[in-house]
Amino acid sequence: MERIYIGMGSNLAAPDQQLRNAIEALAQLPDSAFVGVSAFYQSDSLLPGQPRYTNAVAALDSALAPLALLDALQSIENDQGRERLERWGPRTLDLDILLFGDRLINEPRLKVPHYQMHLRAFVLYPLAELAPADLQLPNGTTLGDLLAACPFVGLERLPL
Ligand code: PH2
Ligand code: MG
Ligand code: MG
Repeated sequence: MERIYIGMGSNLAAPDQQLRNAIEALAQLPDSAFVGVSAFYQSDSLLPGQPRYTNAVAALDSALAPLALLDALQSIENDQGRERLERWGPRTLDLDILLFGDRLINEPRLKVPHYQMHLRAFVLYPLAELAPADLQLPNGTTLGDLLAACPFVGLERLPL
């Protein structure tokens, strides 16, 4: 089993409920054990003119191979009405593999770590609820290093 962190986001069709439904679906994944989920956080979209997002991070232990997990996450997105019209378009559900154990994955369909996680407060602060500050990325940077360079700006942590 490897520890996997998944970034979750929604900005359409009752975002908080979309995330709650996604958590239930993640808890049913085969060959996997659900470990936990962060609080929910709201923030403006990185692309102007879109509804605000709700984001969270979930942790899983899984024996699935990375591309098998990606397929499973995409089918959860599709089940929850995800339409792939434009890159970065508004979406009912986005499930991104942030970290997969200590692997560096560079496949056409899947790059891990997620290419922008180090820049995104709505990823790093929820991740820090689940992972220790000395968690290392494959390049040796720690989560603590990334947090120190990414101010807690524009994020609203929702009460549990
Ligand atoms: N995801 C995007 C683009 N912009 N903005 C926020 N606040 N949260 C997201 O998850 C997000 C975004 C594309 O994946
Ligand atoms: Mg995605
Ligand atoms: Mg995304």
